[in-house]
Amino acid sequence: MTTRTAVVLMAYGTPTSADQIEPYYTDIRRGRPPTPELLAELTGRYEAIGGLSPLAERTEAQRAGLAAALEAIAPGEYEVVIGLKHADPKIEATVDALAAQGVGRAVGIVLAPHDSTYSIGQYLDRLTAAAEPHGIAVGGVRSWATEPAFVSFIADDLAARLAAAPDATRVLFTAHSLPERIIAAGDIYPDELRSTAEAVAERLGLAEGSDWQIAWQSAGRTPEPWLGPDVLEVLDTLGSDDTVDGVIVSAVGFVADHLEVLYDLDIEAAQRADELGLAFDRTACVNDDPTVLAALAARVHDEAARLG
Ligand code: FEC
Repeated sequence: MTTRTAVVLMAYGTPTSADQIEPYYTDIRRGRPPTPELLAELTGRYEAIGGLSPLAERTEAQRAGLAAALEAIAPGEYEVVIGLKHADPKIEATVDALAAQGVGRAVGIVLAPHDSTYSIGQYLDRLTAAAEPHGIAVGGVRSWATEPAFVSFIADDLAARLAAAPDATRVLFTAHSLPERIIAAGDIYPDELRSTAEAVAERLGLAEGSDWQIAWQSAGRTPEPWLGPDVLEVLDTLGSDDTVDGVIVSAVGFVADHLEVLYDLDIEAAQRADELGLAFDRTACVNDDPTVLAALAARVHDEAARLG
């Protein structure tokens, strides 16, 4: 049996060819194929950002960056592999491959900073369920919403953008919306987004309400209520507020350039802001920033130590 610890880096996944869009969407919908209208609408969004999403390359770059950072901490100890939620290699297939190699311990980390039963919780539950039958010991990194390197990355980028923006600019901190029923179930997701927003705002001396606010984005196309206010609704409100001249969206719930950023913000929200006469910008995504990946590597190393 190998002595190496496997690190399962988990991310959402994306179609890697146009004919994969339908099975991908079916997987997101838990096995229910999308209607032709929904499929055409999603295909149209991918076409608008160039045909496919850069998420697969971004996730691989993040994997390589995390592996390099772990190698610097503990040479030869870790092997970093990708496990995806909605595309191949799925989390379960990755764990099966690790078991076949004789790996006995694995640490999971999710490329999403905010803990939620729907997000980090689902990824780690799937990792644990897949590993258990193989007798693989599993540890998991949970929230990294206020990891100082992450907060600094966002705060530094936001400060530079604010300096170039109109004086009366409102910052909107966003994350992917989730069904509102998670609140009744006691999910901490909204507090997680708030904790990132407050940490960044505090760094820059921004006041809630006048300088920044929370908004949600990219809600699912289902009839049930989703967490709000939606970023487009907030833009509408700010567009009719004479004291606001511009917005900067900081999509702190996402850590890579992908459809929900490149379409939902860079195309859809930017166009809405333009129609409303608001200046528009958004902060950069972490992608494979080495400082943030080094901080995540340290979290993985701590979790591996806890596994014993
Ligand atoms: O670039 C890409 O190709 C993939 C971008 C992508 C990311 C992403 C992240 C999150 N999602 C989360 C929750 C939900 C829930 C539903 C849902 C639906 C979609 C659809 C697409 C999609 N998501 Fe996603 N999400 C991305 C893409 N997501 C496409 C289907 C069409 C649509 O509704 O837009 C609703 C499922 C249902 O119908 O029941 C819930 C959460 C995240 C952030 C955390 C993470 O990255 O895991 C939460 C990236």
